[in-house]
Amino acid sequence: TRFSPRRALLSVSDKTGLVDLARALVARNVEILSTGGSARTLREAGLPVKEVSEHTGFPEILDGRVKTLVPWIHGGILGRRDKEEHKAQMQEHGIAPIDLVCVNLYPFAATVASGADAEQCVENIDIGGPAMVRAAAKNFASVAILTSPAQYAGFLAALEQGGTTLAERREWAAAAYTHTAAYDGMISAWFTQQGDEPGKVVLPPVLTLSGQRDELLRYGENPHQAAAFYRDGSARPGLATAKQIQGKALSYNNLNDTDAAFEAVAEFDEPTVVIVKHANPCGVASAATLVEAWKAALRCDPVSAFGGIVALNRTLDEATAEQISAIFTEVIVAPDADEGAKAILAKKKNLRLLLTGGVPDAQAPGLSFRSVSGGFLAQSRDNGHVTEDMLKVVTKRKPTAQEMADLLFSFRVAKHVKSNAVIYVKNQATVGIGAGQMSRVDSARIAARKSEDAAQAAGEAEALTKGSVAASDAFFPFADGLESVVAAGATAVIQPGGSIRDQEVIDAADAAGIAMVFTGMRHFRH
Ligand code: 93A
Repeated sequence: TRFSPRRALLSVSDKTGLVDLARALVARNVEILSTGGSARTLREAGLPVKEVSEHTGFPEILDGRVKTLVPWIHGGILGRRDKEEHKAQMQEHGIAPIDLVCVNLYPFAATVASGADAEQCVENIDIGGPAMVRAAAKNFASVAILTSPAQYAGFLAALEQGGTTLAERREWAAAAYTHTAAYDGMISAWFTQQGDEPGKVVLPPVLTLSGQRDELLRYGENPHQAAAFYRDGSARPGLATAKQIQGKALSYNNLNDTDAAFEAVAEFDEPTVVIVKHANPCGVASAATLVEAWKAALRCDPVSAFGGIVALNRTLDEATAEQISAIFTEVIVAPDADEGAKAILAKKKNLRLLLTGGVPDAQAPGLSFRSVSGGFLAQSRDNGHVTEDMLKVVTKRKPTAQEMADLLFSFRVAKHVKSNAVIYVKNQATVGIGAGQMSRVDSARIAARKSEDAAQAAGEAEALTKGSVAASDAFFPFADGLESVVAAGATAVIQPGGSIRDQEVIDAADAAGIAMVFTGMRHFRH
């Protein structure tokens, strides 16, 4: 059965689309009830509107904390239209039915993000709004509940068809409970975080997944898997703020790889390019200009870079766009792109260009998740950032200034390579990356072998690992891993240290005459 509303309650913080919605309702002779700010917006647009306080005969009190929390509103929403007793009681108490509720909530997350003090955050916890949303959703048999401006067009289209259907109202009810659950999840996380030492991450006792389904993706990692992107409302530059300028729709793997690439490029201050394949970097380089960084990143592993994801930490310029578009690339993500660059990429119809308006903050706090059978694992994100002052030189030889710069660079790359990770770096560019092996020695060997392949492809006499520095994401458990990077030609090594055999490894480094530093921080990534 299709329903058309006769009385609607509009009470929204986000006033997007409110006037157009109300105008369409007024044109259908729907009576509009509204709260203070929403009513003002509608009145200013010349629309007839009745204040809730006028409707209920009870004023908004306690600074607006109690506006709609009254029986004349909640009875009007919750009363069953198919039950004589309900109708009689509503009549007896002068409660008029409300059959459309359009509410979105006080902007709690935005208030927290703005750096507001705790009192202001608390004041932005909406109580009346969620109560109406949940009440209307419960009575979906006869009441429509809209919680997002994105739903208005669909609602008005339903009215054109003669009213909303039960299936539509059920769908909006589901979205409504998602909305309030996510809202409460954010508030709970905020309360948990209060009162603790700044910077310390406290894991909430209960975690509701606060993401809202944004896009259904064509499929997941493989075509037989369903997938969607859930946004958590984050304003942190990255996938959340990305605008797609051109190209095919993004797939699950594209999104995953793009995130990995952009988070990696965010580690660096100089103009930097990261090329990712299967969520692992296959080339990372910093240089004075982006185009030089691109060339050096591509030089690392041109075979793997084919069909890769490219992330940049500067506005994409024409020269760099020209070079990137010379090879098949799936996605380019950058904070911005100039007009020349956009014009060049426009010729590659399928290439996806994402512009994010900024670079992620690699040191920002946050949580990361992984699903396991029976639940999920949550941890604070790896925002560790190793700087020179944290390093301890453990060998007789100290790294030179050039080696030191490359060591720091290599360890920042290692953080973004799946474990076991071994990386060779020369002149702020990776020259060999070994990822995801079960043994560290294998990662070291693979990285060196890939470097030899790249040298051969470039027609060079020897691999760039000769005279490079090497990074290991976790300690070398035995001397063999270290001996392997020495054999490849590394002259300096960076690793966390902390193995019971550290001394054996240090002795091997001294025997080879190389420099080695310990970070004291590990960067496993699985
Ligand atoms: O302060 S509340 O928790 N108490 C209420 O009774 C109440 N009624 C509506 N918050 C309440 N609202 C919220 O006010 C709505 O959820 C909406 O976000 C906002 C709209 O206020 P205005 O129309 O004055 O801008």
